[in-house]
Amino acid sequence: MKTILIYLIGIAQVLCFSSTNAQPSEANYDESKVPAYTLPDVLVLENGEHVVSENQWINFRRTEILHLFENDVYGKTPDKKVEFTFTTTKTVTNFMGGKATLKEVDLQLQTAVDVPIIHLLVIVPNDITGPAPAFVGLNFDGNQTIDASTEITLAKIWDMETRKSYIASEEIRGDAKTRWPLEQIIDRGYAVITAYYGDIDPDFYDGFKNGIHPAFDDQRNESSWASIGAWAWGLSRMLDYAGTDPAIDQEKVAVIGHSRLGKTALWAGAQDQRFAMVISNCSGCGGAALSRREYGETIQRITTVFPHWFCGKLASYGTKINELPIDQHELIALIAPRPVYIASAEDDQWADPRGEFLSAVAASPVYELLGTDGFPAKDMPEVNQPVIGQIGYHIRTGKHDITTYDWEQYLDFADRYMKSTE
Ligand code: GTR
Repeated sequence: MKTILIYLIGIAQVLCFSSTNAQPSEANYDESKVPAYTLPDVLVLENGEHVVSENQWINFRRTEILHLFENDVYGKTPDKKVEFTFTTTKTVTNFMGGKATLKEVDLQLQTAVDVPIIHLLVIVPNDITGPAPAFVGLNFDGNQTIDASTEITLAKIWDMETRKSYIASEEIRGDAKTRWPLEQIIDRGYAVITAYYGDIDPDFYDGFKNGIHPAFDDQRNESSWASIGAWAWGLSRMLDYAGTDPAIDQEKVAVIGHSRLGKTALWAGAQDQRFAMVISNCSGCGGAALSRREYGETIQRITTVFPHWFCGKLASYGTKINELPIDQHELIALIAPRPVYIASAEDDQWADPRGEFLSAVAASPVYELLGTDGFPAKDMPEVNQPVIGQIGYHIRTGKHDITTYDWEQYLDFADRYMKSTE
């Protein structure tokens, strides 16, 4: 419910933004009004040289693109290492009628600075032999929303308006259960690791004081990491956790996210090559959608309404998007050759489904250079007709959400690439 509310507030904010700003006057939903643009060539180095070998991609062009995303879009994840510990606080071996084991694990940074504990919820199928492949993803309103079970500890969540945190009420147990079809995931042999994104950094502009940033930031600049960067850092720590749990196969972990958390999943997967698979659900602007298309949400709008998501520098490209030295197809390319799935929804024009599809098309040459089939489509598929290659894509009927239909495709995609063939 709350996520829908945040989304509606976002839409309301854009209307407000439109009426008080001369440019853009309103969001564009007309294909014929998409400005002419030329995408930066993902396979041309900044010195103009063409990338024709895997070595050139891996050692030169990939590094260049990663630096550009750090510098101009998401900010740089600090090199500073802060030690952390995992402490299991609860284990329930007969969760879901005995199908799964539930664990709650505290992730605590070892720092003198006061930073929050990140509460991981881990659910592993009981009925499998060997360590389970897993989906790692953040949730919007606390771990208790993914399932109605009273075994799950109520989270301390942030109120966006008062900017204070409070213990979630019993009433929101299971609120996001359609977004986390646990029965289906566990029955297919996958584990789930999730955490509340607000444990890592609250989703409002607070000068980066209330999340994990203070443990890392000595001083900040226009390319410093922001909220998406911190959330992505958290996803990597959840992957670290997978490596400590013998019930999970750390080499078969897909990172998944919806909407702003889809942007986050892409950035996490781009930076941390240990993720075996990346899934972006309705990630839109600043996620899978091409920024230069200016269809639906734009960089100008997103950096105005959500100034804390990206590094400060991104806002400077709001009125001159063609000067941004990269575009989002290059974020997808950073994931290559690992499988990536991009999903859009027909009624989610705000997220620019076509722009998400075109990112997949434009990232394909890198996947092909690295010896995979890349993305096997040039034309947008019909609704509910997934296109599957090393890059997968679908546009489903319906609205901005993550649904059982989406999960069915992700589970099939994961079976295809992450299940061992023995
Ligand atoms: C919207 C925002 C989108 C998307 C969405 C969400 O308000 O404009 O970029 O991230 O929120 O995360 O639900």
